Amino acid sequence: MHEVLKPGLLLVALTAASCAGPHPKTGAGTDGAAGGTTAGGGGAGGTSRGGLGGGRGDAGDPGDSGVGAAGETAGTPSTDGTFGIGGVTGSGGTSASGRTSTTGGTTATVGTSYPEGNGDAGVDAPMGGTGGSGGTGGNGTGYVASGARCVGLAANCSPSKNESCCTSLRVEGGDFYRSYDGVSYTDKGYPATVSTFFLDKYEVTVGRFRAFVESGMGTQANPPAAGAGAGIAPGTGWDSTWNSDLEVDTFMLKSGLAYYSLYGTWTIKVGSNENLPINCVTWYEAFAFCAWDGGRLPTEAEWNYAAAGGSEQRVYPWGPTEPDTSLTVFSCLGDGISGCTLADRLAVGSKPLGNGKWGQSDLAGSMCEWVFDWNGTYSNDCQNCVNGTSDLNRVYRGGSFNQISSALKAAYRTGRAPGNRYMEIGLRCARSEP
Ligand SMILES: [Ca+2]
Repeated sequence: MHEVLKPGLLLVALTAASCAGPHPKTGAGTDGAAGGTTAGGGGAGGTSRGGLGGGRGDAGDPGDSGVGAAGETAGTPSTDGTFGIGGVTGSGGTSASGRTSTTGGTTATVGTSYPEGNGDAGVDAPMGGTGGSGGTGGNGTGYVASGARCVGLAANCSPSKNESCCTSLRVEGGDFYRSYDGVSYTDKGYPATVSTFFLDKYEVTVGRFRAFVESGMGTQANPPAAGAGAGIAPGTGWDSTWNSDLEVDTFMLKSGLAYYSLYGTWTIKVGSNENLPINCVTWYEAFAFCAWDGGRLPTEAEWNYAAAGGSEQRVYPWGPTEPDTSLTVFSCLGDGISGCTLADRLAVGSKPLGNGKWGQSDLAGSMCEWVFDWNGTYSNDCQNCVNGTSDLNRVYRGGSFNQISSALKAAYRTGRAPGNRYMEIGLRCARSEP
């Protein structure tokens, strides 16, 4: 039913130069020169004593601004319909997409000292100590992968309209507290660990969803295969008993999408809404779309982790600042004017200032987003968990174009019936790390 939410270069680690100290002279043994100055300086020259141990290794060079092109330019979509894997940028280096490397290397370790040599006999004193190991180069952060299903679709997302709408960005895993921000959500009772994964930069657009619909998929006639779209947690693949929750065929699917014509973004024919986020999709259709797209629905913990900036526990994806129209699409202010109109729904990625820690757009606002989990009580233990206990509702998160700021908080949690269509709810897909 039509419902409105209540406001509510691999950069090689530089090894310090080898470091032989000057050798002592034979016989009487004039004092030798001082130990080496490079990493692991050599022993002092022999008198009657052997050389002393080596010095301290040089600090490792900082990580260079490397060339990430090998990885980045390899980001071609796969041809077998699965997730196209962008090249992984090697550690160190600036990615082809211009991301900067992190700061340079760590300080070298101290060289090992060396025992005294046999100076009297004119035997060469032993070399100085071993130089310290070089610092580790900085880690490049660029990684962009594009879903195979955007082949043939214009790469016209982002405010500059020059990016694939299927861009997917890496979210570095870690620990955090679910539905916690330390401000208005202060219960630390639900810690979780999330492994590194990929989360699409954009909500799924009408154009992407149209390709899915036109393929004939996502219906009882062509449901996902059993087990498709599974995530890390067991039991997260498509359950064939859900087939009957899909529309009978493509005609009925199109009818369903068009039913809420007032605020539904779907259009019968290709039109001006192609880069708007799709809404009025059931949870089952959202699941089927992501499986077809070579991905999956994010788990609630993953979505929450990305929106909260992981352990930063951000109130909003961009930080603590209260929402405004420079940051997000919300409160029916998409057109800049009070009151809800069709013009309040904007193209995905319209507010890049509101992007999250890992670059995803519209995690807050635009459309709420279905996630995998049932909307039951959280489990206490969560290692890449999902809430798989059946409930009336599936969880959706993030708030929408017509909801107020409190619904946009990263910690805000609610759910709706998975078989219904809501004008506030769309989706974005996740992908497990290849
Ligand atoms: Ca959203």
